[in-house]
Amino acid sequence: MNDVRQVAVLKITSEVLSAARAFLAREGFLELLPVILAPVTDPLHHATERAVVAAYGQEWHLTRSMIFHKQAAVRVWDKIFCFSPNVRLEPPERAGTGRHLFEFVQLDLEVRGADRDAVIALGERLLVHVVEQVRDRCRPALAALGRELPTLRPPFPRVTWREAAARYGSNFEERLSAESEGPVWVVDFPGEAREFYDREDPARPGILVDMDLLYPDGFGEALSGGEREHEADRIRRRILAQGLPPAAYAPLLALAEEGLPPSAGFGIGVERLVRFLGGLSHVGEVRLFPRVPGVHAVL
Ligand code: ASN
Repeated sequence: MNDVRQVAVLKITSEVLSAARAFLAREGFLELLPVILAPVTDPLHHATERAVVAAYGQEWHLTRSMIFHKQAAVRVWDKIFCFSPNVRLEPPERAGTGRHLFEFVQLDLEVRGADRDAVIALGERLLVHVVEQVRDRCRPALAALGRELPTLRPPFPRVTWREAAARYGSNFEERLSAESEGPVWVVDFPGEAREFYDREDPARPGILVDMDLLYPDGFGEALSGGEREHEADRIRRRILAQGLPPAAYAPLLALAEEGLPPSAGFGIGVERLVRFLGGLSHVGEVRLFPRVPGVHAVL
């Protein structure tokens, strides 16, 4: 990538950050500073190596997502967000997917008392706001990248995980995204396909009240989120159902015993968003110092 393209990508990235911040401030959100090291982090459903630092007589996990901190933070203020650096040691085979970095930033947000429909509507407003601001203020950058931005028209259609899997198999992300003309929500993941903290629908055992948003044109997953399990008994049951050791999640269970409020939220990958906006082939192009799984970094 030559300098003109790098400058264009930086310009779009900066615009995304300021557009999202201004939008969320108007919606009443407060911004958290990120947590990098913690006694407990997101287990993640897919296989990633542990990234752990030993210090002061204990283990500190590098943040895979701030999910548990978000759940705790909405006790203090009802709408919070963070530009959260995540380290996920993905297998090197993922270097070429175009969508994976082992260090990336997600815009992670949570809303106390919200249900899935509320955060879906919020996600649609946020995405439209960011796309329109980038279209308005980044014309030369978009032209330098040869990108014509599509116009997004919410509400975006929803398909259930089961429908998507019946049509394309359980690895449907790429094909569903490639065949969609606009963003599409995937809702109602089965319990075994997701992390234990997404809330199981009490009326439909085994089905979660959660969602992903896929970009169109093959750009793949944009965001991921849902309603949360917040009661200690239910969290413990879901941890056990996934074959995880409850002791590893003792800090979360202790918080839930004290009382976590119901909440819903999502995280939207910043590099993936900029990749989509710029029409780039790989998320690594978004970072001046990309961390591509298995690829040596100079700086
Ligand atoms: N940020 C996501 C969420 O809010 C979790 C994740 O990144 N795994 O659900």
